[in-house]
Amino acid sequence: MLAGIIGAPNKGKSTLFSALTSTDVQIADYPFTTIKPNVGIAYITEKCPHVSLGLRACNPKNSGCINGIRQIPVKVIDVAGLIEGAHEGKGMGNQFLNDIAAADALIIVVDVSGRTDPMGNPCQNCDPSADIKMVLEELAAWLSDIIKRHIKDGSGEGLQGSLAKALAGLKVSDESIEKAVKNSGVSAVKSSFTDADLFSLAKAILSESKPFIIAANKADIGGHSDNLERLKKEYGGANVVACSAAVSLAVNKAVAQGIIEKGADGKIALLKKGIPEEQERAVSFIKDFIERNGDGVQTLINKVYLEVLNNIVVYPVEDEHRFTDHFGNVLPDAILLKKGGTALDLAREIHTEIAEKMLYAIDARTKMRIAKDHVLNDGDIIKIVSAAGKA
Ligand SMILES: Nc1nc2c(ncn2[C@@H]2O[C@H](COP(=O)(O)OP(=O)(O)OP(=O)(O)O)[C@@H](O)[C@H]2O)c(=O)[nH]1
Ligand SMILES: [Mg+2]
Repeated sequence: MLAGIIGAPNKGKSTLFSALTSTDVQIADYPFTTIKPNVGIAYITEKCPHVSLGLRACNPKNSGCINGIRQIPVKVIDVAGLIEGAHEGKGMGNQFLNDIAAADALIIVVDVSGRTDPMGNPCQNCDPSADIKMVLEELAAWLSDIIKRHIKDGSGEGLQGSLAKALAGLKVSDESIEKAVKNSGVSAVKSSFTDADLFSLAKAILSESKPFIIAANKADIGGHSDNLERLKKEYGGANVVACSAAVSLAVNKAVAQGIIEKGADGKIALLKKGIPEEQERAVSFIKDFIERNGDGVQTLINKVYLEVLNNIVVYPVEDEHRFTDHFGNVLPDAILLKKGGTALDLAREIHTEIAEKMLYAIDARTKMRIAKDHVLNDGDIIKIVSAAGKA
């Protein structure tokens, strides 16, 4: 799975990427700083089960655990800024649109302070929702161009078949195509399509296959409450996360330098005494911001993977009494599974043969036997019992 960070230029996409992935990328106060996409690993977080189990620690292998918080790696991509006409090659052109084709969900970054316009230039009181409309229109125009190039009138494949071919590589499932055709209101038995038909189809396909969440960034710049409220009203409160990528990035850097410490509750404490006054002021600003607003950047990535993409985290073990793998590692792996996923789906994530020869599973918390088709819950610890590897 992949989350794509997109938006108009100069909104803080690369700053957000850097804060999420702890990698240095180019960040600057002018449009089109990013040309080539940045791909990296971010971490979603949830309480590690070792805490509720009363274990002293865990030995994470495919993830991390900091202060009792499990850190589960996920992929993100940061692309060039998008302006009106991008699908026709304006700005950085449509290359970046191809860069995000592989994304399963999008984080649309806007400047909630209203200090940059949709071109990324300075502005006094710009409406960030204009950016979102522009981004969605451009995506739809790009997609409808792709569809147009592929759909041959009267090809005999039918609309659905042509769309499946046109959209290969764009992470659009057949199910999404079917739903989108229905929702677009475009007749599937037509033999030719108008531009308006294609645009409606593209919009419907996007809303099925590229769900998005809004990062109301630069929330550290005051006077943005009207913009934030408007965004929440228009796109739903749960889909808009106020954040400051710049503050989160500063927090990461200060933690790495041993200046501050982040507690299990997310609170920030000053570690180093006697730092220069200017640095102390900066620490006090970020501490204050995080205390008042929480860590929006972390909320964003958690929401994208857990809510927008509908995943849960489950922990497979081999020893249901000690919660370990074969080597005695406690809770070694945290696996992302689609909501509604079963014990058998988890087995498939571990190994094909283990899944093929799976007998049943055991819920390690209750020690109860569960069936292959048992639907798992977030935080479940599961032992898969399989005949695989046995004579
Ligand atoms: N105050 C404030 N400034 C920010 C924040 N995030 C980014 N910035 C600043 O905004 C400017 C643009 O940041 P970038 O991360 O380069 O923006 P971008 O969206 O990747 O820009 P392009 O690659 O040009 O499209 C830089 O000067 C950042 O320091 C934030 O949360 N708060
Ligand atoms: Mg950038």
